[in-house]
Amino acid sequence: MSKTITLYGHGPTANPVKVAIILEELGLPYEVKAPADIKAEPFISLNPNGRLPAIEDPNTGFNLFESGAIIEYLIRKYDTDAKLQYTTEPENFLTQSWLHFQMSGQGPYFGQLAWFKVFHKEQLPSAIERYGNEVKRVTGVIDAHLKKQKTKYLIGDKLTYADLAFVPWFNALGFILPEFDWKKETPEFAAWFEGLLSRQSVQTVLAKPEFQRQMKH
Ligand SMILES: N[C@@H](CCC(=O)N[C@@H](CS)C(=O)NCC(=O)O)C(=O)O
Repeated sequence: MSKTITLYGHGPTANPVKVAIILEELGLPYEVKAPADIKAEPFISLNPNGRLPAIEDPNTGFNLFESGAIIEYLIRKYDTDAKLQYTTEPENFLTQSWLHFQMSGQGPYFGQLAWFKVFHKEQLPSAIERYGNEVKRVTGVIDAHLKKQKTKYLIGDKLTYADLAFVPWFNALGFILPEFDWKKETPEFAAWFEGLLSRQSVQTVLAKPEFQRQMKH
């Protein structure tokens, strides 16, 4: 029985939710904590970049930050039955490719759309248009890939941590781009995403009070 891992996160922000889904899938005990101030000590000793998530793992004594790196760590350390990964090449490397695409191609663009559409103090139509188009494009990349491969998941017919990593930001589509009819425009994506959304791990994490909007930190 492993000791409880601390996951730092608060509210519905995507990156801690992503890590929670992997913890849940692997059946690891964890608790979600909201740091008092993510830009100050003691949190910046966990993540010098002052952002969420970060984890403390008492089983190894390791403290880690950056959601993609945390996921790779959890998989390498704890996915001993290869539930969420391939043990064959090149599928194992392709899983990393998709995770890196999520980290660099999905997260930042979806995050910028949310920023310019919802939080920025001025309305800048050209910025909203640029990031809105990127969100649609990234969704279209997955749609076209699944259509071409005729597979259930991103890498063949096995669920991996890469599929799951995309879930939290896609779950924000209705919030950041409500006018995008993704069920109609990207049906292969829609079938894949709805399958992921229906997983018990995803349902459990999305329902957690720590990840709801009213949570204060
Ligand atoms: N690349 C980082 C991004 C981290 C990130 O931007 N986290 C957001 C929440 S999803 C955050 O902490 N925002 C608060 C802030 O920027 O001050 C990761 O994936 O861990």
